[in-house]
Amino acid sequence: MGANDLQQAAITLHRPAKAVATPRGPWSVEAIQALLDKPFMELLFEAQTVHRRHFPEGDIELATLLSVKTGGCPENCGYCPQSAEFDTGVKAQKLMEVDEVVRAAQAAKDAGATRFCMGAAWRAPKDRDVEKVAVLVEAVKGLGLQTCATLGMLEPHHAQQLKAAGLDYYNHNLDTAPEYYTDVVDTRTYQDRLDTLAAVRGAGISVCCGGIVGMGEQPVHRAGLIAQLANMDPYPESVPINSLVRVPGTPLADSEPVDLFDFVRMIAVARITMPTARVRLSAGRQQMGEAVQALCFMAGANSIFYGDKLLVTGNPDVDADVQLLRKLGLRSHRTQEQAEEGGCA
Ligand code: SAM
Ligand code: DTB
Ligand code: SF4
Repeated sequence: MGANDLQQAAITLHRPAKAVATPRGPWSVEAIQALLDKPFMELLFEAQTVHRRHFPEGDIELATLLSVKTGGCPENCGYCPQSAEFDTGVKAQKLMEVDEVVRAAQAAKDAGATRFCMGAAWRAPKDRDVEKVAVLVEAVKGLGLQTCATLGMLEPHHAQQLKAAGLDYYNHNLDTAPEYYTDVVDTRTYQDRLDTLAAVRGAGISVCCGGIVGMGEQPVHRAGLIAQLANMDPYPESVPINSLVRVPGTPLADSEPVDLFDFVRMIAVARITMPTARVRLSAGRQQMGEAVQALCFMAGANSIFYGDKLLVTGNPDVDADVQLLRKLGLRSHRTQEQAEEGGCA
């Protein structure tokens, strides 16, 4: 770097920050790529500005996960410890009983969670599975928690049944860009995923849809994932951004770990392109440390999975999360209904 370059750098450093307008879609992959490539601090500033425009300062959603039906899944998603095709040591278990689920949900609520998400390792639930999950949804809803489920592919009539039982959100991730999807799973198609999302929307259930970073994808695939999400009309209400949990025995176990700044960039770009969505800093927090998580919140993440376990892998323990939130001055978001009820912290 010569003297002129240094001078130029100094001039750049002293340039006052420009006002940030909330950008709008539709989004091309190139436009998203350009956001991802911005200087890190500029990107964070832009994301935080958009964030503050749409959410109260310090508000964070705490969502607790429970695997209500574990393992033995016939799909071959390369990241997933629950596929029957991979030897990961996960023991298959049948659907949990209602009282067991209610106990877990009550404990989550007592610990300060506002949303409870039930996950099942199914390719697609059968009629009798949906009937049983509808009972779980009704019971959890009865505790005053927001309900979410992730059960695999859903037919429109199943989505309607779950809506009638009180399901608020359905989680179904696109995981990556369409061009990279076949490298990750070949027992279903990207279009299958989109069809389920349409069934969920059609039933009036809010959509929770995001993806995973760190599966060996190229930067263009990350941009492609965000483009898919942000161009949905409307875009998802919740957007989980997962960092791959590399589980031994899965085909993706040896993937190169994602650069942590690149992960923060994904959060920031999700925030900018989907300004009113709950952007969830999801799987992978155990490997991040407090400072990187703080950067994610700065970049506009305003939701986490809260509880000692994700589905079958670990998550930071509740005490550590409570401390982190306290240090950062973040408070559990409560819905209007929950605030009126005067329930959880
Ligand atoms: N079987 C259902 C399905 O595939 O939609 C629901 C459960 S599935 C485990 C939910 C999501 O968790 C996946 O779509 C994926 O995005 C995420 N996930 C699974 N394994 C993961 C891992 N090892 N690391 C990060 N995210 C993961
Ligand atoms: C989502 O996007 N991430 C969660 C939830 N939706 C269901 C699942 C993460 C799973 C991490 C690996 C495991 O514990 O199975
Ligand atoms: Fe099955 Fe879902 Fe895991 Fe894929 S991600 S193997 S569908 S549980």
